[in-house]
Amino acid sequence: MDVDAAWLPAEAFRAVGRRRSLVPAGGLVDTVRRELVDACERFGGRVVREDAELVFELTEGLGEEGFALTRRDGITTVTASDERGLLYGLFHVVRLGEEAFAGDRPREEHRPAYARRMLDHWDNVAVHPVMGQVERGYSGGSLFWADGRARGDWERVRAYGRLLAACGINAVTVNNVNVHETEARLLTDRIGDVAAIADVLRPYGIRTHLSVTFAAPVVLGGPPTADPLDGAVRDWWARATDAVYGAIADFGGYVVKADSEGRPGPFAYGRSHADGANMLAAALEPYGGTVHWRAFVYDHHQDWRDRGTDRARAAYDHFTPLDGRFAKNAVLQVKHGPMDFQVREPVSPLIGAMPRTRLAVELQVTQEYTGQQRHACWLGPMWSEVLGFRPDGEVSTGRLAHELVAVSNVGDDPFWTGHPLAQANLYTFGRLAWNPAADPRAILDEWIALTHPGADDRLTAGLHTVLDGSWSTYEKYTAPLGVGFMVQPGHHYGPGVDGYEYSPWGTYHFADRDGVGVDRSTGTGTGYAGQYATPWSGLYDSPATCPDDLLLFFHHVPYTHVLPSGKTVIQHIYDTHFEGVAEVEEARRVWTGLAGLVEPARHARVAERYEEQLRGAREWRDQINSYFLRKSGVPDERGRTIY
Ligand code: GCV
Repeated sequence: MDVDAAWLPAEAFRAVGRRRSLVPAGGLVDTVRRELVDACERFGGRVVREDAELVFELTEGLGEEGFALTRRDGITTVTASDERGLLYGLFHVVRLGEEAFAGDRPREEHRPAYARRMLDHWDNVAVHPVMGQVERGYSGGSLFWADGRARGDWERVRAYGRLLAACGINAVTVNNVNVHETEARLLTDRIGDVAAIADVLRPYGIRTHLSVTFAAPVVLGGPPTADPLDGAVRDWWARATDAVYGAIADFGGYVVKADSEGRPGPFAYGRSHADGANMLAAALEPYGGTVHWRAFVYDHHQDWRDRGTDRARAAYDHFTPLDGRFAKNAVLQVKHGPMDFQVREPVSPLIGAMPRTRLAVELQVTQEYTGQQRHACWLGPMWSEVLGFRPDGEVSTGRLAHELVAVSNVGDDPFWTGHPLAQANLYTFGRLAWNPAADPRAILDEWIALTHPGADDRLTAGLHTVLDGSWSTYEKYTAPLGVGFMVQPGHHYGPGVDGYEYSPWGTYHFADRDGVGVDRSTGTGTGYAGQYATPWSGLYDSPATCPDDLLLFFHHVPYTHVLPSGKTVIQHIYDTHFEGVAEVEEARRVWTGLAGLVEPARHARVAERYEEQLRGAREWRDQINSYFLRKSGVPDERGRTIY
């Protein structure tokens, strides 16, 4: 297996591997023991029975997955109440390096904010004629599947599980939420393949979940209906689920995309989404499993002439009436924004509007609308803003929802993520899911230090410079003031200002000769702003108080509208597009200067991506600026070239 060590290079274990360590045996602790044995072989330490400098102990009181770290009298001790806690404690010590063994350390306790920290893989088991193998995947093929069955590259799956454990992820869904017929069979005929993957991930504290089609009974030779209130259908799911648990005793549960973008669902039977989710919850309940039911339900056959229908409203309108009707082991999985993982969206108003329902917030680590892993775009600051949002406007350190989920960005690429710098996104997601209050920039620095052990100040600063701010750079050249979807239809790469403007997908910007943006106000628009609680509803409702970066998401304003910066909207559009390209030029320059400090293959891959990013950014700038110059007739006040 020729695969990048990412944030777990052997060198990262030097401090641990030099010590005498004491660790109990059995179960998941064996994973800790194996890590220690490997590290000691490399760096001269030993796993001992007494007189240790690094001690791992099971004890009471730290809760699931939590751990404590102390250092006194020359002994560093990791305690936890379960084996997973010891595993997370080990990786914490690895992150600290020599610092974990210097002087005394007062006891510090660490507990995950979100009990489930899950990655959804949009992997098809075979190559799909339109979507390829990994839907919205930019890192090659699937690491789990090939030719309709488990790929069998267990070393790679094991390495993946290890990387995920080291950043705190504890659940993985192994197949695409768009469950085509071949994937549907994973539930029955091919459950052995899923079990084999689960066996490899389990030692890293990761539970395996499966996406299933709501129509499974019909597709897989059961009753001719999928009506969730039909007894035969419920029995079919109960039996299917018994068999799944027969194969995978700690199976996590099902993920379902229903009545969404053409997938089957309960609407066909006049049933509600609570009926649908609860049927699956009932089948999973005896085993402690969970159904993740996605809230991504909207009309994807909208008539663009219809100005009254607003896709942003859809999830709230569909689901809030069902609050309190979902089973305890049903989790409603809500995309973080109301549309679809755009560069900038407000936080979905559904989050906070269903107090009697378990919610998971879904983020997208794969960069579908944020550069497709050809452009560097580190999303830590975006996620940090999302996770820090409080629906009632209060400042709180609590959680935004019950669980956190993200769409994975890895594939069978030797660098895992296509763009080597996109590894930072995966790492950051895991770490924020553990502690959403963490400073994302500190997480970035942690990733830099682990991935490039021994990096000197120049390399560390260079890596930080090119990634910190890269989301803002991307936003500047692609999505001014909260406008989204100006992308090429279908594959979503590159500019297409009117690409979705006259389409059925409900994704419009309504640019005309006078202005641009979607009026979602309560007075004259779609009323979407009113789905928020105060203070957000009030703030978003008026262009005078709406935050700049969401202005065109909530309002249709004239090009001459003056922003708090003193600039007009049109001048802002021109300026940010020129700035965005200049920032990419600068990032490329910084990266070029790091040659010799990064391994040649990694440097070359990123350098090649910067060439493409710069080409792409110029194309975005020129298309968007020309489009708005032609629409508005307002010249750039600085007289730069616009075509
Ligand atoms: C898995 C968007 C993407 C689709 C994806 C869908 C979803 O529409 O473009 O590829 O399908 O979101 O989240 O279900």
